This record gives sequence, structure tokens and C-alpha cells, in this order.
Amino acid sequence: LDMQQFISEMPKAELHVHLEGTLEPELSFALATKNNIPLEYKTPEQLVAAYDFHDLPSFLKIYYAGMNVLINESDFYQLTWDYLVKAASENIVYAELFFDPQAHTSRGVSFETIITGIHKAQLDAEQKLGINSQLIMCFLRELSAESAMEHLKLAMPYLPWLVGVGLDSNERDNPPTKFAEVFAKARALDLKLTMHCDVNQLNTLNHIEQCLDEIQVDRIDHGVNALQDPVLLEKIKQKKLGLTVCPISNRFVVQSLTSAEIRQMLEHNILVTINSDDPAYFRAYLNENFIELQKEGQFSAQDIVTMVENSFKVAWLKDSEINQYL
Ligand code: ES4
Ligand code: ZN
Repeated sequence: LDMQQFISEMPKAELHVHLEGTLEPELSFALATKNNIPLEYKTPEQLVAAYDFHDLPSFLKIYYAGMNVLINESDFYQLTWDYLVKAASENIVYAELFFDPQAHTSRGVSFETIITGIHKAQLDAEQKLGINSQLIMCFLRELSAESAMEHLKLAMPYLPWLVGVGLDSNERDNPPTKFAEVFAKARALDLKLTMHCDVNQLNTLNHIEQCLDEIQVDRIDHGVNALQDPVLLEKIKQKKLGLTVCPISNRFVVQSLTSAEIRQMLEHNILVTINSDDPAYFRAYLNENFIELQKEGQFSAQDIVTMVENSFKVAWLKDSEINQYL
């Protein structure tokens, strides 16, 4: 069995991908030219050469600089469309997409511009490419809870376009409880809840515990460190919570694909899923994440099938919709 072909051809779901993290250098240059935004580099190749991430802050700096080229509705449409074309080419049949509205409204882009561009691309991709997707609004955790609440209010006219809310960006000194009120309100609006608990961040076990006990999330993004605490692990198992792990993203931050940890999760019957996080920056989309992971961890075809099935099981779809994929 050719594992690379097996992985590539399998219908898959992606549950942890930041739309702004799918901005390819070529689109970045095209939008910079169109919008008259100066770039620090002369070519897309030079830009990629400057991608030297070694921890979360060093990544986030380049990530936020990159998205300054996104101004008009058509820019958000193009970003989303290009990702969905790429995803469909990798046999992704369903995707849940994160976006970071605060990173754009802070630059004077309106919430309506952002979400309308994204939504129109989702509709076109469903019609023309047959790829289904849903949108998750993320709050930037280094910003205030008040700002997060304002953005939840900005989203009120667009609630049917959102499936859930998330929490991302700089985890240090920004615990889940900082956003307890915002997430309680989101839950009351029938939105699903997830939060990043990135690998090896300060107080990560406390953050995972807060996600489980106080915020009552429906999923955890990353969450790999839960393996270090049997109590947390058991809760994740009991609640049947999905963990959206991103191997190649982890390699940039912790110099490991975390294949040993992923194997342990499978052994514990945790609903671990494989995802790409910021594929344009980490230079690897979903198939490449699976292929690299399989090579490093020597995972069997059955292990791969289990992880792909897990992503459909913990997707924020109705049971009837999930059953179409399984
Ligand atoms: C992110 Cl790798 C990572 N961690 C936290 N927040 C993020 N937003 C986009 N990528
Ligand atoms: Zn992420």
C-alpha cells in the first residue's frame, strides 16, 4: 500500500485552519500591488525565506504583518476561495474555517467586508467545487474581553453564517477565564465553543482545565499536553471532546511533529484529529501533515482512517450530516 496515495485520495475533513494562515505569498504580492501596500520583500521567494519561526510570538509577528494586504471584500473572497480550491484538490470534503476579525477591524476594515467576502466564497465553493465548509470566529486573546464582546455583537446580524467561536493568538498570561463571559454569551446564542491550548505554553494544563470545567468547550485546539494529566485526559475521554492537533505547526514551535503524543492519544481512544493550522506559512497543507506524520510515527493505514473518521465525528455538523461522510 502506497501510504502517500492512500492519504491523498481519502476524503478528509479539516477542523483547524486559520484563513489568514492560508495567505500564499503570491496572493500576498498580488493584493499588495492592487491595494498599494508596501511589502518588505521584493519577491514571494524572499518573503518565504524570511519565515523563520521558532516559537509562537515569532510566528504571530509575521502572521499579522502578512494580513495587512487584506482590505476589500474581494480580498477576503479570494483568500477563502483559493484555500477551498486547494482543499478540494487535497480531497478535503468538509472544512471548518477560523478567521480573526479583530486583526482586520483594528486596521479599519469593516466586519461586514470581512465576513461577506468569506461567506460568498464558501457559497461558491460549495456550488462549484462541492466542498462544504463552516465558519468559526476567533477572538485574539491578548486583546481585552471587552473587544471580544464588541466583536460578538458585530457578528449578531451574521449568526447564521457562524458555527462557533474560538480563541487564538498569544496564550501567555491570557487564560481561558479572561473570556468566560464572552463564551457564555456565545453558548447562549447556540454557537459552539473551542479554544487554543497550544503545545508547551506556560500554564497550559491550567488552561486545558479551565476549558473543560469553566468554559465547557466543545473542542480543544491542540491540547496535546493533556496527556501529562490523567484527570484531564479522562475528562476529555468522558466528554468525547475532539482535539485538533497540527503536526507541522508543532514542529515549528516545539521541533517535533508530536507523533509520539498522537500515538498515545490513539491508544487512549482520544478523538485526536490532524490539521494544518496555517498551511501557507508552514508550507504544508493537510495531506502533507498526514504524510509527514505517518512517516515519522510509522502509523498504519487503520490509524490514518481512525484519525480521519475522528475529524468527521467531532465536526460541528448534525448527526445526519456526519453520517453522510462516515
Ligand atoms: C496560530 Cl499556531 C497559532 N497559535 C495561536 N494562534 C494562532 N493563530 C494563527 N495561528
Ligand atoms: Zn491554530
